[in-house]
Amino acid sequence: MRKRILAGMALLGSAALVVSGCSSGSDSGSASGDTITVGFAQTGSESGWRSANTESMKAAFSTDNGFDLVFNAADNDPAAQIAAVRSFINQGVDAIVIAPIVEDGWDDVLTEAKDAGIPVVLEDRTVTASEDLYATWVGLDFKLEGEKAGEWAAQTFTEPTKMVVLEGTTGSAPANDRAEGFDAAIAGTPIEKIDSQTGDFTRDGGKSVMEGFLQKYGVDGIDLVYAHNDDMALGAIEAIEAAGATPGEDIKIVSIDAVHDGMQALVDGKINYIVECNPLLGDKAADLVKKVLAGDAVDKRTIVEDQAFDQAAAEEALPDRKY
Ligand code: GYE
Repeated sequence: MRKRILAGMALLGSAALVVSGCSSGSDSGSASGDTITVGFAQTGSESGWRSANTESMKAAFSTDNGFDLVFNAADNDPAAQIAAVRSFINQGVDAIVIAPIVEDGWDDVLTEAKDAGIPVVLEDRTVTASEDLYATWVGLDFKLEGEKAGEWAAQTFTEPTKMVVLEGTTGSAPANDRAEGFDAAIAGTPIEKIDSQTGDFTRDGGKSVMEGFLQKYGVDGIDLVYAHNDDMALGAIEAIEAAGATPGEDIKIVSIDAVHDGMQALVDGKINYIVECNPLLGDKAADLVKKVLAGDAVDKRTIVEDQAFDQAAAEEALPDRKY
């Protein structure tokens, strides 16, 4: 694939944002046969899920697979992520892959990519922008994940139950959809959502929000934690233990992701149920990029299926988990 070389390439001072991911850098910046240059705008490194996703993407967009990957992680800052995408456009990459931090605010930069003739593939999270501004999306059904977590809660808690929620990053597709799916599944049950706050999908965020909840309601005032990801559940476990209570018993926990540390906590009885969210999207994303650049027809949406685990299922699955 011939690289687009833009005359008078203006990096708008954002070159420092972009670090080379997998390539040694030896062939970057020059047209190199059939190599496909891809700019990947990752959210950041907020969670175990994200580390596994980054690893999967870097492995798939490797030099051996014919790619020159330009990797950027935006540290969960939507403005920085948009600046990174703009920098990819200015560099004249062949294709752009984005894991959008938030759903809104993408119209302008996606239009700029379209005008520059650079196809965009979304992975992981979705956007609210019009579908014709990107080529395709590969990811997970976050609403269904929330529904599965909520169905478990609805079946498990048949007496009045006080629940707190640790939300993911405000404005992100998984935070919005996991809340919606869960709320629909527990509607009409005796589960009462007494509080809900963002922990930004991080372990520290989950811990400090849970500390606040415990101060406000006390250990006895909370029966259930719904965490939008395992990392926040792991932070909540620390807060519950520091408050002298037993996570998984005094306060039950349901979360989403099924990353290794979360699954271990489920095996240890500190988390009670986990709905999976598969981060291994690299091969599918790389395949879509190749197809889109070749002009092949692709589905607008590719949804990867998730499972769910109770303690026994986690014990069985853990030894073979890839993340
Ligand atoms: O669940 C969370 C991560 O977008 C699906 O982002 C992803 C979510 C994942 O930080 O752990």
